[in-house]
Amino acid sequence: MAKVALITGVTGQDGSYLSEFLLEKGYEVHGTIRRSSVDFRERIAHLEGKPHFHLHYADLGDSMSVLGVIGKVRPDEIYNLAAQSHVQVSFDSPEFTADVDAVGVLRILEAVRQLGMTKKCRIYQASTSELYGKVEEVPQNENTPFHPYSPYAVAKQYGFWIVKEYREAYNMYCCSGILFNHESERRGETFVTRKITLAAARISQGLQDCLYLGNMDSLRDWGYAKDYVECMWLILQQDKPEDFVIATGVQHSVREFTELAFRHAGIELEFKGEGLDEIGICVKDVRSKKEKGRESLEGKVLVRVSPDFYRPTDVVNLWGDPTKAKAKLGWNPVKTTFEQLVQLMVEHDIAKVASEGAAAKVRTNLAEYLEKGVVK
Ligand code: NAP
Ligand code: F7E
Repeated sequence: MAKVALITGVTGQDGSYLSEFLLEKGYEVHGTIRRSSVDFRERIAHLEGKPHFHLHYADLGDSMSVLGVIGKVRPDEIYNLAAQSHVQVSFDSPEFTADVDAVGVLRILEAVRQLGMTKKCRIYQASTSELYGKVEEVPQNENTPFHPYSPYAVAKQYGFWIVKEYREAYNMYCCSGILFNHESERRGETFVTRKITLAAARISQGLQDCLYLGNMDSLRDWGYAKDYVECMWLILQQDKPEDFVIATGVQHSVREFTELAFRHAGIELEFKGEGLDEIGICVKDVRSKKEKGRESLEGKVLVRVSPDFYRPTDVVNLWGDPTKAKAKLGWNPVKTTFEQLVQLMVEHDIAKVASEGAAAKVRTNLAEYLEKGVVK
């Protein structure tokens, strides 16, 4: 009999990769989607219609729908990936974030318990390096104290502790993967990496003038999402439930990511100034020699800082220690290196922007709209 998995947040970056991974392993995969006025299922469009892939409506803010879908699917494994996942947005919508990212986790655990499925069903909770927040030690491992530093992180901290509580109180197989930032060509366009790779692609093709960023000194441990979903599965295959840090063990700044992304798009940047006055100037423009129809970018300011992207409290020093995951899960944290990750994202976005043709201009207008801080 094929194992049955239920993935909440199946339309997201991780949900789409995890679906592919589990289908490959022979699972029957069920995913939850939400009703919205604009259907955005681009990331899973290629899976819809496959015989072992099924979608159900459920919202983590709605207990009845959570109970209903778990009772109907009766999964062997639940991967709770659904969340309001944008840290900056959590400052604008803190109550919604708490309801979905904190109480939503409780709704899943309690549904499994009330349905009498505690022995049958294993639960993975998508926890986060944001729990370390205003970090108390560098690098961070499973024993590093938490200091959440945003409404998102505080909500996720509740999720982490309620999973631990149900594990100890009811002997349930439920655990958290404390995942550090993981990115891909499917990353949401308002997270910093994707915002940068799309801007590098558009600027190199003459479709955007300038990229506006917030805190460029911020440090992150960035991995490849496709590699990370394997860990979610591995965490649920262990003899006993345990929490794991999943990270590459390598750290870079937002500025370094930007420099490398633009280099892959044929643009060498030099940064000058500090804080709000910092600018990234083009010192070499490789593509303009090959491409007609756009003037050279050399000497132009292509990156600027905007206070719109500063956060009331920002997490600035995340660096994970994946020793436990390497030893116990046998996982390779640097299967895809930082350099490879940036390259694959930029190459994807250069092709995407080029193929969008006329639509690219519309996308650029949207990008400018986003950059003005109207939407984060
Ligand atoms: P994502 O692309 O933003 O996807 C989030 C998913 O959650 C989407 O499918 C979204 O559905 C769904 N969702 C949002 N609110 C919901 C609700 N009320 N009810 C049901 N579904 C809802 O996020 P991701 O990057 O794939 O991350 C997956 C999970 O890992 C999230 O929990 C995130 O907080 C956590 N995490 C991510 C990272 C990272 O670096 N990516 C690191 C650590 C932890 P719609 O399409 O309908 O909006
Ligand atoms: O910001 C800085 C920003 O929004 C990274 C989520 O998946 O990973 C993600 O959260 C850093 C921050 O991701 C801009 O201030 C500078 O310091 O890409 P981000 P995040 O906040 O780390 C964690 C692990 C999760 O769990 C979350 O779900 O980059 N930054 N300038 C900027 N950030 C954005 N978004 N936009 C900027 O213009």
